[in-house]
Amino acid sequence: MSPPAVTVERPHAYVPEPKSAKTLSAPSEAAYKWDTFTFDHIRESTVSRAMTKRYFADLDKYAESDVVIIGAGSCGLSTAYVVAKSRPDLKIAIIEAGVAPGGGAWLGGQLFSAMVMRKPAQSFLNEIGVPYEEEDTYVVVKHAALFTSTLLSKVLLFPNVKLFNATAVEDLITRVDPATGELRIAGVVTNWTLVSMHHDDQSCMDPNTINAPVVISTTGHDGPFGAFSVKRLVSMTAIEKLGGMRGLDMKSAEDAIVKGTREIVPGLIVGGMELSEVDGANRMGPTFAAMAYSGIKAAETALQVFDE
Ligand code: 48N
Repeated sequence: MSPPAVTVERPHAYVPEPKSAKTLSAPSEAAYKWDTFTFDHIRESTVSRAMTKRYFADLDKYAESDVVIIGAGSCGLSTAYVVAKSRPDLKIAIIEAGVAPGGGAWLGGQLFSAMVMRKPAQSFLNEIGVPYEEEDTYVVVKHAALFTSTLLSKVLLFPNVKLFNATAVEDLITRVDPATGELRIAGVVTNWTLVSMHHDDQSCMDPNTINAPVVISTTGHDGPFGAFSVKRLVSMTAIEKLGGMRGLDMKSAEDAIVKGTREIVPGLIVGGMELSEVDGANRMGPTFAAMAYSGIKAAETALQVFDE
Protein backbone atom coordinates (compact mmCIF):
# COMPACT_ATOMS: atom_id res chain seq x y z
CA MET A 1 0.00 0.00 0.00
CA SER A 2 1.56 3.33 -1.01
CA PRO A 3 2.20 5.79 1.82
CA PRO A 4 -0.46 8.49 2.22
CA ALA A 5 0.03 11.46 -0.11
CA VAL A 6 2.07 14.07 1.72
CA THR A 7 0.64 17.54 1.50
CA VAL A 8 3.79 19.62 1.44
CA GLU A 9 3.10 22.87 3.20
CA ARG A 10 4.51 25.63 1.11
CA PRO A 11 6.59 27.51 3.68
CA HIS A 12 8.37 30.51 2.28
CA ALA A 13 11.68 28.85 3.08
CA TYR A 14 11.71 25.08 3.14
CA VAL A 15 12.74 24.12 6.67
CA PRO A 16 13.79 20.49 6.75
CA GLU A 17 12.53 18.47 9.65
CA PRO A 18 15.29 17.94 12.22
CA LYS A 19 17.33 14.91 11.23
CA SER A 20 16.89 12.04 13.66
CA ALA A 21 19.96 11.07 15.66
CA LYS A 22 20.23 7.77 13.85
CA THR A 23 21.66 7.75 10.36
CA LEU A 24 19.12 8.38 7.63
CA SER A 25 18.30 5.06 6.08
CA ALA A 26 14.96 4.44 4.38
CA PRO A 27 13.52 7.43 2.46
CA SER A 28 10.50 7.43 4.73
CA GLU A 29 12.81 8.39 7.60
CA ALA A 30 14.63 10.99 5.52
CA ALA A 31 14.48 14.62 6.59
CA TYR A 32 13.15 15.47 3.11
CA LYS A 33 10.26 13.81 1.40
CA TRP A 34 12.27 13.74 -1.85
CA ASP A 35 9.58 12.06 -3.86
CA THR A 36 7.29 15.03 -3.33
CA PHE A 37 9.93 17.73 -2.81
CA THR A 38 9.51 20.75 -5.08
CA PHE A 39 10.70 24.35 -5.18
CA ASP A 40 8.22 27.19 -5.44
CA HIS A 41 7.10 28.17 -8.94
CA ILE A 42 9.32 30.57 -10.96
CA ARG A 43 9.38 31.98 -14.47
CA GLU A 44 12.67 32.93 -16.17
CA SER A 45 11.66 36.53 -16.69
CA THR A 46 11.01 36.84 -12.96
CA VAL A 47 14.62 35.95 -12.22
CA SER A 48 15.87 38.33 -14.88
CA ARG A 49 13.78 41.19 -13.52
CA ALA A 50 14.83 40.40 -9.93
CA MET A 51 18.48 40.83 -10.92
CA THR A 52 18.29 43.70 -13.37
CA LYS A 53 15.79 45.79 -11.37
CA ARG A 54 18.16 45.77 -8.41
CA TYR A 55 21.35 46.26 -10.44
CA PHE A 56 20.05 49.25 -12.33
CA ALA A 57 18.60 50.75 -9.17
CA ASP A 58 22.10 50.49 -7.67
CA LEU A 59 23.68 52.04 -10.76
CA ASP A 60 21.27 54.94 -10.40
CA LYS A 61 21.83 55.27 -6.64
CA TYR A 62 25.63 55.10 -6.81
CA ALA A 63 26.00 57.27 -9.93
CA GLU A 64 26.63 59.95 -7.31
CA SER A 65 28.72 58.31 -4.57
CA ASP A 66 30.53 59.83 -1.60
CA VAL A 67 33.50 57.46 -1.83
CA VAL A 68 34.65 55.25 -4.68
CA ILE A 69 37.16 52.51 -3.87
CA ILE A 70 38.98 51.05 -6.87
CA GLY A 71 40.05 47.47 -6.22
CA ALA A 72 38.54 45.01 -3.75
CA GLY A 73 41.78 43.45 -2.58
CA SER A 74 42.81 43.26 1.06
CA CYS A 75 43.57 46.98 1.18
CA GLY A 76 40.43 48.10 -0.64
CA LEU A 77 38.17 45.87 1.44
CA SER A 78 39.79 47.04 4.69
CA THR A 79 39.26 50.62 3.55
CA ALA A 80 35.62 49.93 2.73
CA TYR A 81 35.02 48.27 6.10
CA VAL A 82 36.34 51.26 8.07
CA VAL A 83 34.58 53.94 5.98
CA ALA A 84 31.26 52.08 5.90
CA LYS A 85 31.28 51.35 9.63
CA SER A 86 32.39 54.87 10.61
CA ARG A 87 29.94 56.71 8.36
CA PRO A 88 26.77 54.76 7.59
CA ASP A 89 25.44 57.93 5.96
CA LEU A 90 28.06 57.82 3.19
CA LYS A 91 27.49 55.96 -0.09
CA ILE A 92 30.49 53.77 -0.92
CA ALA A 93 30.95 52.19 -4.37
CA ILE A 94 33.64 49.54 -4.76
CA ILE A 95 34.74 48.90 -8.35
CA GLU A 96 36.46 45.56 -8.85
CA ALA A 97 37.74 44.40 -12.22
CA GLY A 98 37.64 40.72 -11.32
CA VAL A 99 34.51 38.63 -11.10
CA ALA A 100 35.94 37.44 -7.76
CA PRO A 101 36.90 40.22 -5.35
CA GLY A 102 39.80 39.66 -2.95
CA GLY A 103 42.78 40.41 -5.16
CA GLY A 104 45.90 38.57 -4.03
CA ALA A 105 44.61 37.68 -0.57
CA TRP A 106 43.18 34.22 -1.20
CA LEU A 107 46.51 32.56 -0.41
CA GLY A 108 49.36 33.43 1.96
CA GLY A 109 52.17 33.18 -0.58
CA GLN A 110 53.39 30.80 -3.28
CA LEU A 111 50.04 29.04 -3.12
CA PHE A 112 50.46 28.28 0.58
CA SER A 113 47.20 28.66 2.52
CA ALA A 114 48.17 30.31 5.82
CA MET A 115 48.26 34.11 5.99
CA VAL A 116 50.84 35.88 8.17
CA MET A 117 50.12 39.27 9.68
CA ARG A 118 52.63 41.07 11.87
CA LYS A 119 51.41 42.45 15.19
CA PRO A 120 49.52 44.67 16.00
CA ALA A 121 47.33 43.45 13.11
CA GLN A 122 45.56 41.08 15.48
CA SER A 123 43.44 43.99 16.67
CA PHE A 124 41.93 44.33 13.17
CA LEU A 125 41.39 40.56 13.02
CA ASN A 126 39.62 40.76 16.39
CA GLU A 127 37.49 43.64 15.06
CA ILE A 128 36.24 41.63 12.09
CA GLY A 129 36.10 38.30 13.97
CA VAL A 130 38.84 36.30 12.26
CA PRO A 131 40.51 33.70 14.51
CA TYR A 132 44.28 33.29 14.40
CA GLU A 133 47.21 31.51 16.02
CA GLU A 134 49.43 33.82 18.03
CA GLU A 135 53.20 33.74 17.67
CA ASP A 136 55.68 36.15 19.28
CA THR A 137 55.71 39.05 16.80
CA TYR A 138 53.02 37.93 14.38
CA VAL A 139 49.77 36.02 14.05
CA VAL A 140 48.73 33.39 11.53
CA VAL A 141 45.27 33.02 10.02
CA LYS A 142 44.90 29.34 9.15
CA HIS A 143 43.74 30.13 5.60
CA ALA A 144 44.02 33.45 3.78
CA ALA A 145 40.56 32.82 2.35
CA LEU A 146 39.17 32.87 5.91
CA PHE A 147 40.42 36.46 6.32
CA THR A 148 39.33 37.62 2.89
CA SER A 149 35.93 35.95 2.88
CA THR A 150 35.14 37.19 6.38
CA LEU A 151 36.18 40.76 5.56
CA LEU A 152 34.31 40.61 2.24
CA SER A 153 31.14 39.36 3.88
CA LYS A 154 31.29 42.10 6.54
CA VAL A 155 31.76 44.76 3.85
CA LEU A 156 28.90 43.43 1.73
CA LEU A 157 26.56 43.42 4.71
CA PHE A 158 26.84 47.21 5.12
CA PRO A 159 23.70 48.81 3.59
CA ASN A 160 25.74 51.78 2.34
CA VAL A 161 28.19 49.70 0.27
CA LYS A 162 27.74 48.49 -3.30
CA LEU A 163 30.30 46.20 -4.95
CA PHE A 164 30.41 46.49 -8.73
CA ASN A 165 32.59 43.49 -9.61
CA ALA A 166 33.60 42.40 -13.13
CA THR A 167 33.76 46.15 -13.67
CA ALA A 168 36.98 48.04 -14.44
CA VAL A 169 37.88 51.64 -13.80
CA GLU A 170 39.34 52.69 -17.13
CA ASP A 171 39.80 56.36 -16.45
CA LEU A 172 39.42 59.06 -13.81
CA ILE A 173 36.99 61.99 -13.86
CA THR A 174 39.03 65.20 -13.53
CA ARG A 175 38.33 68.85 -12.80
CA VAL A 176 40.77 71.74 -13.09
CA ASP A 177 40.38 74.72 -10.78
CA PRO A 178 40.16 77.72 -13.17
CA ALA A 179 41.75 79.99 -10.58
CA THR A 180 44.69 77.82 -9.57
CA GLY A 181 44.92 75.31 -12.40
CA GLU A 182 44.95 72.60 -9.74
CA LEU A 183 43.73 69.23 -10.95
CA ARG A 184 41.22 67.36 -8.79
CA ILE A 185 39.90 63.83 -9.20
CA ALA A 186 36.10 63.87 -9.09
CA GLY A 187 35.07 60.29 -9.82
CA VAL A 188 35.77 57.31 -12.04
CA VAL A 189 35.07 56.09 -15.56
CA THR A 190 33.97 52.46 -15.68
CA ASN A 191 33.22 49.71 -18.12
CA TRP A 192 32.58 45.99 -18.00
CA THR A 193 36.05 44.48 -17.54
CA LEU A 194 35.66 42.30 -20.62
CA VAL A 195 34.94 45.43 -22.62
CA SER A 196 37.95 47.22 -21.13
CA MET A 197 40.12 44.33 -22.22
CA HIS A 198 38.96 44.55 -25.83
CA HIS A 199 38.95 48.23 -26.73
CA ASP A 200 41.79 47.53 -29.17
CA ASP A 201 39.96 44.92 -31.17
CA GLN A 202 36.42 46.32 -31.14
CA SER A 203 34.77 49.51 -32.31
CA CYS A 204 34.41 52.20 -29.64
CA MET A 205 32.46 51.01 -26.60
CA ASP A 206 31.92 54.06 -24.44
CA PRO A 207 32.09 53.81 -20.66
CA ASN A 208 29.90 54.71 -17.72
CA THR A 209 30.76 57.13 -14.92
CA ILE A 210 30.47 57.55 -11.16
CA ASN A 211 30.90 61.00 -9.61
CA ALA A 212 32.48 61.16 -6.17
CA PRO A 213 34.42 63.76 -4.19
CA VAL A 214 36.80 61.09 -2.88
CA VAL A 215 38.38 58.22 -4.83
CA ILE A 216 40.58 55.68 -3.06
CA SER A 217 42.73 53.60 -5.40
CA THR A 218 44.03 50.26 -4.18
CA THR A 219 44.65 48.43 -7.45
CA GLY A 220 47.78 46.60 -6.40
CA HIS A 221 51.29 46.65 -7.78
CA ASP A 222 51.92 46.76 -11.49
CA GLY A 223 50.29 44.10 -13.61
CA PRO A 224 47.63 43.76 -16.33
CA PHE A 225 45.26 45.89 -14.29
CA GLY A 226 47.53 46.85 -11.39
CA ALA A 227 48.68 50.29 -10.39
CA PHE A 228 45.93 51.69 -12.62
CA SER A 229 45.34 55.12 -11.12
CA VAL A 230 48.98 56.05 -10.56
CA LYS A 231 49.87 55.06 -14.12
CA ARG A 232 46.96 57.20 -15.34
CA LEU A 233 48.16 60.14 -13.22
CA VAL A 234 51.50 59.94 -15.04
CA SER A 235 49.91 59.65 -18.49
CA MET A 236 47.77 62.72 -17.79
CA THR A 237 50.91 64.45 -16.39
CA ALA A 238 49.29 64.97 -12.99
CA ILE A 239 52.44 63.44 -11.48
CA GLU A 240 55.82 63.33 -13.16
CA LYS A 241 56.76 59.66 -12.90
CA LEU A 242 56.48 56.50 -10.86
CA GLY A 243 59.14 55.35 -8.44
CA GLY A 244 58.52 51.71 -9.33
CA MET A 245 58.17 48.95 -6.74
CA ARG A 246 61.55 47.88 -5.36
CA GLY A 247 62.92 44.53 -4.20
CA LEU A 248 61.55 42.61 -1.25
CA ASP A 249 62.39 43.97 2.20
CA MET A 250 59.66 42.75 4.49
CA LYS A 251 60.53 44.84 7.51
CA SER A 252 60.82 48.23 5.81
CA ALA A 253 58.11 47.71 3.19
CA GLU A 254 55.10 47.34 5.48
CA ASP A 255 55.81 50.43 7.59
CA ALA A 256 56.52 52.45 4.42
CA ILE A 257 53.25 51.44 2.74
CA VAL A 258 51.16 52.27 5.81
CA LYS A 259 52.91 55.54 6.60
CA GLY A 260 52.91 56.55 2.91
CA THR A 261 49.17 55.98 2.37
CA ARG A 262 47.90 59.44 1.46
CA GLU A 263 46.12 61.75 -0.97
CA ILE A 264 48.42 61.79 -4.01
CA VAL A 265 46.49 64.45 -5.88
CA PRO A 266 43.40 66.27 -4.55
CA GLY A 267 40.51 63.83 -4.46
CA LEU A 268 42.64 60.68 -4.98
CA ILE A 269 44.01 58.64 -2.08
CA VAL A 270 46.31 55.71 -2.91
CA GLY A 271 46.95 52.75 -0.62
CA GLY A 272 48.14 49.16 -0.59
CA MET A 273 50.66 47.89 -3.07
CA GLU A 274 49.65 50.46 -5.69
CA LEU A 275 51.42 52.97 -3.50
CA SER A 276 54.72 51.11 -3.80
CA GLU A 277 54.69 52.01 -7.49
CA VAL A 278 54.41 55.71 -6.68
CA ASP A 279 57.01 55.94 -3.92
CA GLY A 280 59.42 53.29 -5.12
CA ALA A 281 58.74 51.38 -1.90
CA ASN A 282 59.95 47.87 -1.37
CA ARG A 283 57.61 44.94 -1.62
CA MET A 284 56.95 42.88 1.46
CA GLY A 285 55.99 39.57 -0.11
CA PRO A 286 53.71 37.20 1.83
CA THR A 287 52.74 39.35 4.81
CA PHE A 288 49.43 41.22 4.81
CA ALA A 289 49.24 43.47 7.88
CA ALA A 290 50.25 46.50 5.85
CA MET A 291 47.34 45.95 3.48
CA ALA A 292 44.84 46.10 6.30
CA TYR A 293 46.48 49.06 8.00
CA SER A 294 47.01 50.96 4.78
CA GLY A 295 43.29 50.47 4.27
CA ILE A 296 42.56 51.81 7.75
CA LYS A 297 44.76 54.84 7.09
CA ALA A 298 43.21 55.43 3.65
CA ALA A 299 39.78 55.31 5.25
CA GLU A 300 40.74 57.77 7.98
CA THR A 301 42.22 60.09 5.35
CA ALA A 302 38.99 59.95 3.37
CA LEU A 303 36.82 60.49 6.44
CA GLN A 304 38.68 63.72 7.22
CA VAL A 305 37.26 65.11 3.98
CA PHE A 306 33.74 64.56 5.28
CA ASP A 307 34.55 65.82 8.77
CA GLU A 308 35.60 69.22 7.44
O1 48N B 1 45.42 42.35 -3.72
P1 48N B 1 45.59 43.45 -4.72
O2 48N B 1 46.43 43.22 -5.91
O3 48N B 1 46.14 44.80 -4.03
P2 48N B 1 46.24 45.20 -2.49
O4 48N B 1 47.09 46.41 -2.45
O5 48N B 1 44.88 45.25 -1.88
O6 48N B 1 47.03 43.98 -1.80
C1 48N B 1 48.29 43.63 -2.28
C2 48N B 1 48.64 42.28 -1.70
O7 48N B 1 47.75 41.28 -2.20
C3 48N B 1 50.03 41.92 -2.09
O8 48N B 1 50.39 42.12 -3.25
C4 48N B 1 50.90 41.21 -1.10
C5 48N B 1 50.95 41.92 0.23
N1 48N B 1 52.20 41.01 -1.70
C6 48N B 1 53.08 41.93 -1.83
C7 48N B 1 54.29 41.59 -2.59
O9 48N B 1 55.39 42.03 -2.20
O10 48N B 1 54.16 40.80 -3.55
O11 48N B 1 44.11 43.87 -5.18
C8 48N B 1 43.94 44.84 -6.16
C9 48N B 1 42.56 44.66 -6.77
C10 48N B 1 42.45 43.36 -7.59
O12 48N B 1 41.32 42.61 -7.16
C11 48N B 1 42.27 43.84 -9.03
O13 48N B 1 41.38 43.03 -9.79
C12 48N B 1 41.65 45.22 -8.80
O14 48N B 1 42.30 45.72 -7.64
N2 48N B 1 41.93 46.17 -9.87
C13 48N B 1 40.98 46.95 -10.44
N3 48N B 1 39.65 47.02 -10.22
C14 48N B 1 38.96 47.91 -10.98
N4 48N B 1 39.53 48.69 -11.92
C15 48N B 1 40.86 48.64 -12.17
N5 48N B 1 41.40 49.42 -13.09
C16 48N B 1 41.64 47.74 -11.40
N6 48N B 1 42.96 47.43 -11.36
C17 48N B 1 43.12 46.47 -10.43
